[in-house]
Amino acid sequence: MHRIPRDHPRYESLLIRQRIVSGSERGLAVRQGLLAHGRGEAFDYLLGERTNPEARAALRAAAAALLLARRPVLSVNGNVASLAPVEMARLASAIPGAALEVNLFHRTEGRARRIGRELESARNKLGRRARWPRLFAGGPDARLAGLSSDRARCHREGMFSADVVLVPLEDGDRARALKRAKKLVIAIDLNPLSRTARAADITVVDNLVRALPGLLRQVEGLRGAPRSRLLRIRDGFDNKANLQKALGRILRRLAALSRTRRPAAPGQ
Ligand code: PTJ
Repeated sequence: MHRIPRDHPRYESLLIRQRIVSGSERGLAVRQGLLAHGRGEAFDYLLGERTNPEARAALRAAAAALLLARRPVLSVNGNVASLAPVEMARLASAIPGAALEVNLFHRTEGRARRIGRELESARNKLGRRARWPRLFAGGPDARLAGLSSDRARCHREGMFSADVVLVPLEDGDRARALKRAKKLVIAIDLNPLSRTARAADITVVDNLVRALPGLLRQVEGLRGAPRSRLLRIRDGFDNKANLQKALGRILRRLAALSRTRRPAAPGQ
């Protein structure tokens, strides 16, 4: 792997880029995933590469929804498996009753099973006392209605019967299909304009690599809170209004930047 000098001004961003490239070389992410990552990077740049207050509000609502769920499922695709397998496993292990499910747009059984193995080896990094969540990878046995892509293929005991589904880095159509199936959908997507961001009940406009540890902190902070409090947090969240605020933030930031010579992102 190419060595990135620690003093490079874009060290963090290049490191994350390296992870997705390595994931693609190991057959976890598809090449299209590299393009998706580039689009994400562009939005991250516009957002200032930090977790903004809108993302924090969404993370709190997402944590409450996941803790209230009867059957929460966290969906994993090639990009997620490349960027944050351990963080994803750690989050699933912190949410009572949560399962992980590999769900792919460009589905092959070989890749689904490889991603499953990546998540299994992530388990070994969690520590002995961690609860190991149920994992659904290869061999889907159900279909989500109204979706013609391979994303429809899922597990009856997993996503098919889930009541709350976390869909990081999604491609749009499935979020709608999940909604039609009466599931509460939580998206993590840097693009506040995407169809997924708009279709979800709770959209975290933040980079997956920051959002997952942030979500874990919220889950740990709210675990054991009274149900009434969790309901207030979840139901008091307005996704449309929050997305408008995220867009407003980008606009204000660009307006301010257009008046200065300051770099737009750290180490531009
Ligand atoms: O592994 P597969 O076959 O399931 O394919 C996965 C990809 C990502 C290729 C597939 O879902 C896809 O084509 O997605 P899209 O339509 O490109 O959408 C991905 C969304 O994620 C875009 O809105 C990006 O802005 C956003 N995104 C990219 N990287 C990140 C991100 N959001 C949060 N964090 C990121 N690191």
